[in-house]
Amino acid sequence: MAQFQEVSKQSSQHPKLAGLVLQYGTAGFRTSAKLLNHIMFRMGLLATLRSKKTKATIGVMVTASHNPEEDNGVKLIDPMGEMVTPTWEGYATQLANAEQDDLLNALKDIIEKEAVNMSQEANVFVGKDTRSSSASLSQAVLDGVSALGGHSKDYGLVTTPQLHYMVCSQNTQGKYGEATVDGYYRKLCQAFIQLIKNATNCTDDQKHLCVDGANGIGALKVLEMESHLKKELQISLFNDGSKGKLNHQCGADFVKVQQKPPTGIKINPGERCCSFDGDADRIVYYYTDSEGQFHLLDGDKIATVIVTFLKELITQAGLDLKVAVVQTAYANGSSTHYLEDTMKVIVRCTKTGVKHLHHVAQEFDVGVYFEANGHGTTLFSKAAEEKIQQLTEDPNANDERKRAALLLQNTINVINQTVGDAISDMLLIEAILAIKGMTVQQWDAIYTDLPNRQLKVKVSDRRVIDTTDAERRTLSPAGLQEAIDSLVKKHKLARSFVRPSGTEDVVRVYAEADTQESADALAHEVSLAVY
Ligand code: 16G
Ligand code: ZN
Repeated sequence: MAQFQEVSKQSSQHPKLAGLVLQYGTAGFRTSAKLLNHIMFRMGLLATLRSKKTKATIGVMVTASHNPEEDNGVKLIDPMGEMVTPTWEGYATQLANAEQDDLLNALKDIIEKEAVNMSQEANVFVGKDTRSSSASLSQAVLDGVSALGGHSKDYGLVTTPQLHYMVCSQNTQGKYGEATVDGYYRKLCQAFIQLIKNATNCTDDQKHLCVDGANGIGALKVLEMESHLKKELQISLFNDGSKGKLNHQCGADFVKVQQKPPTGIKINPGERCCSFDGDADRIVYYYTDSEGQFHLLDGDKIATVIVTFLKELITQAGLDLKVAVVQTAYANGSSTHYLEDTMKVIVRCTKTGVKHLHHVAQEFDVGVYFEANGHGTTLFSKAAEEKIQQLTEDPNANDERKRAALLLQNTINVINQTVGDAISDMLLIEAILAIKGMTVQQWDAIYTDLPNRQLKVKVSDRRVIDTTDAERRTLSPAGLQEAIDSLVKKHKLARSFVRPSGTEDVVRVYAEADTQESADALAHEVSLAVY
């Protein structure tokens, strides 16, 4: 077939290094940019097949998120803007690792297994982050799409969540939003401005926010969005990419892991700040107090303030909606207790990785999900959205209920429900704080985090560690869980777990306890037990 001849011809321009084996991990392929050209071409091919199979537009995002500038990566986006389904992650790995002369067979194998109709049209959206390698790598994706006769649209520089939004908007014929970058800003900012109207007595301080753009795409997009905010949010942007290196000593991952402010930012005591990661799908907040002490408000604190706000509105609206928070094992124990015991919301724990949280959140009317690292969003079921919509139009509803329903509706519109989105999360949090008249210190004081520590351990084969119970316990190697249990018993309010990383060749250790010394000691003791 002519199509396959074209693939053969073009693939020789994107050759694979013989013997190189890469895996589609938790968030796609991610490694040194130098090793990725053939992967990109092949992901262009695979996205085209996935598009033919689903008869919908598929997204391909070129980014390595918070990894160093020298790395790059790629992830596929399914029709509703969600992460690609696990079976196709498997195909991605097979296609990526086929040796050059076996590529057509690997491709035909997928076509056969999935009974892909090759005469079906295909449409692929492509986006990239600001890495210097991203331009040529995203061109390789486009080459892959065209080699199989697919149509593509190159969105150029966009955040990961923006591309998710585009794919969902396209496949819902604009019901979710307009599939343009401008449409994205308009949808989110209009909702934000409507929300902010409910903030009475909003001071200039309340409207001001320092943003660390991680020297990445998020910084560019914040600047692009600014005019849509109509001065209702005044952003001082740091690490905008003009001087510093991407993710270098800045960004959400750096701040969360190091538990200190990024370099390149000037913080005055008490000032509200946030950091995005390199592709702007994560956000964490922080401030320093008058003694210069650093306070981090991570994904758990973000989930807490969002669910508090939503529960209040749902109660005011008199709606009967099932609300839940989805976390991972990394959620601070204090947050889980607060949510269950004080807030009385359902709390569920899943394995690490956005797709797992997203999936569980879909089971509820309102599912707030956040990883402690700052990746998360809120999902509303179709039924919940309809109930809210009906209430805004109900002639018999009183003013209080209607006001709550309108606030809920604007909250839904400010949220990017396809995936965690730093820009959308930031607008939502800023609106909540303004409406509640809450300072960052008051937000921080909702509960006090238990001191915790994360460590990485290099082992010869991380796959020997097998976990269960949403990664909170190990099944193998034999004896490891018993060892962890007895170490945990030596500390107060303690908890610890280990899991193989899905993105690096290491085993991760997490420990929390009543004091920092105790958490540090426990993490160290557990890491010794892992060897
Ligand atoms: C990826 C995941 C993130 C997860 C992290 C864990 C997505 C989009 N991103 O960055 O959710 O927290 O991996 O990394 O799913 P680890 O397995 O190395 O600890
Ligand atoms: Zn990211």
